Amino acid sequence: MLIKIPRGWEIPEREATPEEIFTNRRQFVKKLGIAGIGAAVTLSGWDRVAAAILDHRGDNDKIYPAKRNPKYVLDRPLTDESATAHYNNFYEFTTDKERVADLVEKFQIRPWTVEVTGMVAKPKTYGVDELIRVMPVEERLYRHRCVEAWSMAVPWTGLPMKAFIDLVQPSSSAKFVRMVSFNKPEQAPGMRTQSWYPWPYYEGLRMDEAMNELTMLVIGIYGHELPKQNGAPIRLVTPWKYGYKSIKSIVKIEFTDKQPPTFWNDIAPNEYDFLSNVNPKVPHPRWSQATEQPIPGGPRRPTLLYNGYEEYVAHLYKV
Ligand SMILES: Nc1nc2c(c(=O)[nH]1)N[C@H]1C(S)=C(S)[C@@H](COP(=O)(O)O)O[C@H]1N2
Ligand SMILES: [Mo]
Repeated sequence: MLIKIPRGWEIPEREATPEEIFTNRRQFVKKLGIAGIGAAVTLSGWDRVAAAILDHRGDNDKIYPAKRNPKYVLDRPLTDESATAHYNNFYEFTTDKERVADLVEKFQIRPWTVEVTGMVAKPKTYGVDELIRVMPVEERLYRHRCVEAWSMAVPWTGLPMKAFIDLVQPSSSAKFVRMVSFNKPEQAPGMRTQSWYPWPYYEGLRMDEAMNELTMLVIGIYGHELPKQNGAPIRLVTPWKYGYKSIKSIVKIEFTDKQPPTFWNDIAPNEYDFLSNVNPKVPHPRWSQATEQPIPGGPRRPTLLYNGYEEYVAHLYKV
């Protein structure tokens, strides 16, 4: 018997679970052989959260499909799921976009922890499911623009980074967030064969960018968990910036008062700057950014300033 653990205080109402998902979940839990944890119902706060992780991924099935936030609308059709799953930049596996999906098999995404550290009131290493469980989760449709000038339109499921920041309470002297990806060369062939890259992948945002309403920690796509090739179990999404800012498979989030170095800026500072905001008028040194190629096909489209998110972010960059 499985005792349903109350989801607790800040957790918003999720959409009713469709019957077939509920049934699958029961089978999944049964397969795991998880017994009831009746004591948990009398606990509160973090104890309850800790008890809930005993339930592990079985309960994550209830997140999907998350309620779509209707505020974020697209100006183009959603990209086919087969394209987002088979055209990926994830250099830890390979630079061949169409082969990433085939090379992630050995990549283990559970157990997974996210270390929250640095200038923060509540430094703590979270189990990723523990973190997901206490966060408000929603679906948003966002444009996605790689610096290489291809683009997609993606239904992400995730939590606003602002909610995460409110939870962990960085100190007022924190001015930047530094994020680091996993470091498991034995599971990621590109980390072994391309040893000249400064692994593990690292990125950063200004604090005001991290707190912007658009910034998300993403855990799902197309109404289900992220496939490994899209950065499971948790990745960043900043839709007004080039895709390389949206670091995949995060293991560490550090609050700091110094602008952190970033992977691509360290490799080629003349090509990839810290801000990396989408801008049709600022060409990459090796190609124009005026237009973009939708994946998997179709006519090129004009690139939009801030990838079309000017109303949300332009104020951040007013001098
Ligand atoms: N850890 C890590 N994160 C990463 C990358 C990477 O190689 N490693 N590539 C970046 C780039 S260049 C892009 S365009 C997006 C691609 O995300 P997608 O495959 O989900 O479309 O992930 C970004 N995050
Ligand atoms: Mo990219």
